[in-house]
Amino acid sequence: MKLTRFPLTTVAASLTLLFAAGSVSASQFYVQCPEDPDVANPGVEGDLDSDGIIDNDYACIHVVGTDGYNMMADGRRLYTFGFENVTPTAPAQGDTPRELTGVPPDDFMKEMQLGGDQPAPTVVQREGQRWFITLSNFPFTPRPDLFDAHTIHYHGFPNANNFYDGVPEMSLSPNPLASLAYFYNLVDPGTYFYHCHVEATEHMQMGMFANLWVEPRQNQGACATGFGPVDCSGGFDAATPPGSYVFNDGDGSTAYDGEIPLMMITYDGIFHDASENVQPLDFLGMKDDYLMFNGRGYPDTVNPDTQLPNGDTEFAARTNQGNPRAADVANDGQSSAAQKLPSIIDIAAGETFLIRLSNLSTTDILTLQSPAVPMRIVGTGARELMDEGASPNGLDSGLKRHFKTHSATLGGGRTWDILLDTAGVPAGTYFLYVSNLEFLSNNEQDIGGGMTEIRIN
Ligand SMILES: [Cu+2]
Repeated sequence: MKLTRFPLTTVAASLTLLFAAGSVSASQFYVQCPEDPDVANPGVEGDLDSDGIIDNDYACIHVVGTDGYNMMADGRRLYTFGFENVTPTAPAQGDTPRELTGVPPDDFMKEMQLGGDQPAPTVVQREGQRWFITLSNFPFTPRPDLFDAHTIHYHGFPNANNFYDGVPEMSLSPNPLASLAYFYNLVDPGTYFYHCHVEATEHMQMGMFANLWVEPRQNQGACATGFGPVDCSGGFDAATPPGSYVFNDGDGSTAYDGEIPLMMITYDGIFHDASENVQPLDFLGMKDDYLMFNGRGYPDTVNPDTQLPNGDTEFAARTNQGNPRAADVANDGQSSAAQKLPSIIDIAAGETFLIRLSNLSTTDILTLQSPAVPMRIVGTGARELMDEGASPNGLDSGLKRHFKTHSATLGGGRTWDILLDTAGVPAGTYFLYVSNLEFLSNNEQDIGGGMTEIRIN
């Protein structure tokens, strides 16, 4: 974004124009979501994701890139950018333009404005699937002077070329009221995330990122006679029956019983306020004062509600958060509050729990600490930790380099796959927190910040 200051009258005039134009031209977005060819011609492509079902291998999601508001744990609200899930419940087929599910065209502006979620819609896919994500750009309501593009950058994805990489210097970026359908062939399981790459320092500071991971084929079980569950008539390998694994590990060493994504993000309140108030953005002076897990600071992290209540009527009225939006209700049963994801770790004694940890901070290297429950780190950057020379599918797993620790340090853009082994840990509640002590607060409130609870039952 290039900062442009307008007199207020100009801002008001452009707002009126924008809304007048938008209500007519933006009532439909084009969603690209091809049908699995096996629906029409069974067997033409076969079972790409090896789950035993041949016609479920094409997955689609439709998100809007827009703005919104987040509530900090100390009661301060911050203006944000974000993505909102507007996937039709009945996916569009072919190139037929579809309206958003349940959203009458006349309500389109109300549905979209200030709808950005924090984090953006979580995406879970299976290795082998074909994945389409359509990104539509809905302009910023309080900032009609801005005309920023947005993109989807699938961080860590081995793109064959730059076209769908989302780096604006090298690929397409949909402008306001435009849409772009991205396509990915999911070949590598692991923990990723996606974020907007336009003016990345600004748009990521403002909140445009989401959890994303790809489940391995081994979840369907690996055959006793070789890798792959396509024909396991000879039985499953005893070490890798159908279940939940982080990777195609070949030996069951990344099996887990429960999982959550844990995205560590930080906000600079002064920067967010300056963005809302049309003031110069101090990139050089960026100093984040809020740390959140999945968009919430402690104690909101352990609020089990999938929707964060805020009890601020002015906030609710201003952001339309008191009124459920049809698109939100259709997609996740929630109304339009932005911070939907708790990060409580609930686990039975003796079980293994997976944390898909990522750091999306634009300013800080962060350390996650688990003093009581040992961490076993099995992967980073969507790769299992093992010696060079091991086969990519894990069949010849070579020497594993999993390691045990009580803390994990990662800079922005990194991911760790962490297994919490609860064997021998007494039942109880334990803390999981960042040991960057300035982030164990919510700005001026000296409790909270980057902390959640591990509850062993
Ligand atoms: Cu953006």
